[in-house]
Amino acid sequence: MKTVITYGTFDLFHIGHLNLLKRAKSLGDKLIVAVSTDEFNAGKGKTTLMPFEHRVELLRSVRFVDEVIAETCWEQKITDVQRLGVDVFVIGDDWQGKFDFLQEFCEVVYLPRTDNISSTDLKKAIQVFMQLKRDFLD
Ligand code: C2G
Repeated sequence: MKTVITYGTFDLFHIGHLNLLKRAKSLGDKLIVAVSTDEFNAGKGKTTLMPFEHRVELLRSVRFVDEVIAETCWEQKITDVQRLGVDVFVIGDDWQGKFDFLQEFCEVVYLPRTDNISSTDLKKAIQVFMQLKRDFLD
């Protein structure tokens, strides 16, 4: 049984997230996803439109995902890898090199991001729409 883990915020769940999870699962038999809590995101300087509970529920519904845990701090990765018997750590290549320290404990794989989509762009589009609605429709 080969266990894979990945970490992320997964706000406004989109095809880039799904592509990553699909490829991560193909690297093993079990995929664990550690989802950033709202508090941890605040620490990352990220505001999310979806609360933690919703992001967890969405990920639990993805057929490639076998387990969902909380990501509450940067420092939990080594403990998680050891505690959960993780064989492969996977994340998008926007983090290239940032988690090489985990190579002492498991395989580290950086996967190419999906182009032309991001939670940040989706958030901006929603905010523009809401502003237009306020200006012209309300
Ligand atoms: N991703 C992707 N393609 C995109 C957007 C995101 O492959 N177009 C990947 C990211 O590379 C990441 C995962 O989807 O592996 C989740 O992305 P985010 O929710 O933006 O995660 P992030 O804020 O980078 O948090 O400790 C690690 C952090 O929690 C990672």
